[in-house]
Amino acid sequence: MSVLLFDREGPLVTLTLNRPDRLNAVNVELHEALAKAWDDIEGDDSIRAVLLTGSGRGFCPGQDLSDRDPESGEIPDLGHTLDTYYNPLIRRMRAWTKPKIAAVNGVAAGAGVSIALACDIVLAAESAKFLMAFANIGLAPDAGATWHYPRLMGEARAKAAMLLAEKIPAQQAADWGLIYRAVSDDSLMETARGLALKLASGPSLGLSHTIANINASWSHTLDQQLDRERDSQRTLGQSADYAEGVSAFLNKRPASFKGQ
Ligand code: T3D
Repeated sequence: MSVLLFDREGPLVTLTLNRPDRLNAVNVELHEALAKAWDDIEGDDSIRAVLLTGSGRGFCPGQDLSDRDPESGEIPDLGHTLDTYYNPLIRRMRAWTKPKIAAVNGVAAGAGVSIALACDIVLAAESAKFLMAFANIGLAPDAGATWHYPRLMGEARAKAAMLLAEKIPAQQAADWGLIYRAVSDDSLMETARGLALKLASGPSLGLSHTIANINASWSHTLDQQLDRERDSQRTLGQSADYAEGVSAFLNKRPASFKGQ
């Protein structure tokens, strides 16, 4: 069985991290499978949304620590792992500006949290927990965690969550703004899939501009952002989906978007 399941349903791709015995911890094989999956996604314009989840009772506890051997006497270069695997993955996920939905089915820890947060909408099962585990093993948070956490939940909560390595329950993560919603365990996949299918058949160009503009806003002034929004509308106003959306509204019928 592959360590990463790639399922295609029309314009939607579902990626399932599939190392359930290790709660889907990321080893080199899974990193390489993720890189190949993103190659395929980036190369196929007909893919209009991605849903990411984990198999079994965990979502992802980050790096597979059984690949590390502190007793070997060798001094590891963990920066190399980040440069080779985690950072390119986070960068390309953020750069692919069509909707990415994470369905966090169980515990997410370490870089596993960062992989979820590289998605645009994060849903979690009520029983799931988010753990910045790095303080437990003498590391500092990586893979974008120190960028996402303070922006999403504020500096006070981010520092406490990271320094204390406390498990944050899904509902609290939603209350703090780390994720979009916590839903019952039983309804997680149905809710996430419904939302992903809706986005996959939505006006993909407009959705993509929305994601890209929000991402860009972190380093922009209001003036720069106003210009960027104007440029988006200029482009989108020429799209078939805009014509279809307005026509559907005026004719009181549902819109049928093609993503063009
Ligand atoms: O190294 C580099 O290249 C730098 C990059 C670092 C990025 C990182 O992500 S570092 C952070 C690594 N992650 C952690 O430190 C989290 C470690 N895991 C845990 O703290 C706990 O397992 C959890 C809180 C996530 C879940 O606890 P629990 O009690 O629900 O489950 P468990 O019994 O601990 O785990 C179940 C199995 O999964 C267990 O295996 P076993 O005993 O049944 O054979 C456990 O060893 C395995 N597992 C869980 N996390 C990892 C793992 N195996 C390898 N690596 C893991 N990260």
